[in-house]
Amino acid sequence: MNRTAFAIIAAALLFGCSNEIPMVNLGIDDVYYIPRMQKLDLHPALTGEQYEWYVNGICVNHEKDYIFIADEEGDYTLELKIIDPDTPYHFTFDIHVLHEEIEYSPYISKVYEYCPAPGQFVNEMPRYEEGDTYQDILQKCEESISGTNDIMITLGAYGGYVTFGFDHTVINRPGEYDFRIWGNAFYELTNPDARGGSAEPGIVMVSYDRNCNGIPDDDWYELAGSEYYKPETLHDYRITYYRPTAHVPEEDDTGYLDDTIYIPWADSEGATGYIAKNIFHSQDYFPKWVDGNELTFAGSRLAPNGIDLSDTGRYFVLYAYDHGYVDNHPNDYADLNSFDISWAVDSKGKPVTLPGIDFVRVYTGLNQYCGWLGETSTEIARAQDLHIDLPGVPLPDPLDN
Ligand SMILES: [Ca+2]
Ligand SMILES: [Ca+2]
Ligand SMILES: [Ca+2]
Repeated sequence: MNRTAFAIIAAALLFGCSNEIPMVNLGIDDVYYIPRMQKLDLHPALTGEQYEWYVNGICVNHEKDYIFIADEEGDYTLELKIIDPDTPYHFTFDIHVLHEEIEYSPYISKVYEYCPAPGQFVNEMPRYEEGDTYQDILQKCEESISGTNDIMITLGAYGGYVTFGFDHTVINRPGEYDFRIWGNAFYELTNPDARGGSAEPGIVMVSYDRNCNGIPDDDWYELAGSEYYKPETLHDYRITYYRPTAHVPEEDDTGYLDDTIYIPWADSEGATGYIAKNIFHSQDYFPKWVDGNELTFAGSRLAPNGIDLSDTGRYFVLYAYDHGYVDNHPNDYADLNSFDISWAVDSKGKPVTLPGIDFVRVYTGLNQYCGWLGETSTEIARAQDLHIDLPGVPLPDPLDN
């Protein structure tokens, strides 16, 4: 980061005038140079009753501390007014926002967490190899979904999640989608207009690195998709899966399931059930790098979307929800796989305003089992910040529309 800083000791100039005025150091420089889409964490050392921060004359913040971030390169004039009857203060400084020295990638650059729930693709996508630690699995996830590697990873049954980020902050542009995520959803060919087939909606959460430590330890906000406020969507749902113990497997009538009592679960609704083992996937379904005997996940839970058109458990169609979920519509539908940070809501469902986000978490949003299709599990292969130009592919100018 090319940040040239000139320390200012504003009141030092006054020091010669009066012994009554102490030397003051605001702790803010008078000029900064930062790249676009990177945060500048400003902590004034002085306190007062109230604070006002202005960017180019517009008041943007009333807190003591302020994180400046800019989507656009250019010169910004900032003012901090500390309102206080005894020690008022007014300071003006400049921030020059430059193009980054190394071009940003629009794609995932970092995977922070990978915690799948049990599932038929777990230990395969990505593949667990004997002796792999959690760090090894995390590395494999990063290699799978970063850049345009486009190697699918599974999140397993309800609640399983992945947390990833980019090499910059994804800016929340007002009225625009901000990022897009690729899964492996498809519509069945016989009746594509019904938008049913394999839709395994994953719920998206976002987080802004407010403490600027580069770690996803800040508040999380769910992006309210089309189902968020519907009565059939549960919030504060919780489920625990139990490591399978020695037992006699029970097959089902269809011949597709080897063991219908394979991995038990119990949820906060008082329901219990099993992740079954099917004949197509014979590996362990419980993540092999996990030491504990239980895995607990929590979040919102969408209503089941699968319908058994055969009535005999042999032909399930999973219908897509309208919008706002991962692995819900085929990847060709850009808008239906794109997300607006302005959809963010807090744990009470109240919209929150975020300037951008540094971390994205996707978790499987349904607790559903569909015969030989198995448990519904979100998969993801790629994500993209929609505000970074691709080489040779300029983004359309929104004013042209
Ligand atoms: Ca937006
Ligand atoms: Ca943080
Ligand atoms: Ca899928």
